[in-house]
Amino acid sequence: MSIVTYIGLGSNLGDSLQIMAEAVHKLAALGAVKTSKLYQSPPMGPQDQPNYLNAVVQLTTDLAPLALLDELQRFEQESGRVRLRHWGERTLDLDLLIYGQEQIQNERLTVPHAGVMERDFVLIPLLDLDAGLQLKGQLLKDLPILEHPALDVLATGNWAKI
Ligand code: A4P
Ligand code: MG
Repeated sequence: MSIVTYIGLGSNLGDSLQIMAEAVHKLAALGAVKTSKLYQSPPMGPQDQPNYLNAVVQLTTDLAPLALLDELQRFEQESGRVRLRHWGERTLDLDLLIYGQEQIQNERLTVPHAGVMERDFVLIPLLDLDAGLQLKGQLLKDLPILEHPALDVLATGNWAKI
């Protein structure tokens, strides 16, 4: 059965636009995709790292959660991922933000992703895709953090050229 999922994309090393566009193409092999706008955001965590590109992909897929995570981690590795430190710079980060209505808590997976409600660079692209999204009974568009977002729109159109 197809489930509507949301995948967060982030990159601040290498040719980030190219890396993120490639990731969208790989995700498109797993099901139907829609992409948010493309954003640039100041780093959360260590400040001595480049700004990030961020976006969210809505993926409607038949894959079970752990099978989807396996694919995301394979795509991260294929991008030549280096991860130097916690919350530090990386060529590609793919987070499973939302998997249908499911709440998942195991060794490998916490869904909804722990950071969703606190990160404008996740919330704003999520709302591009569905302005009515709710988590834990909370409409995401009403969260106070969205009153002063720190990110810039880099592209509104079909930046991944799918
Ligand atoms: N894992 C558990 N739940 C999930 C999930 N829902 N989706 C586990 C994906 N993975 C999940 O991931 C570590 C483990 O998390 C995985 O093995 C998986 O089993 P990781 O990405 O290698 O861990 P990390 O590098 O320590 O990332 P961490 O601490 O989760 O950082 P985040 O939350 O990924 O944040 N600033 C801006 N502006 N934009 C960004 O995108 N990203 C980060 C990284 C820091 N600062 C940023 C941004
Ligand atoms: Mg991650």
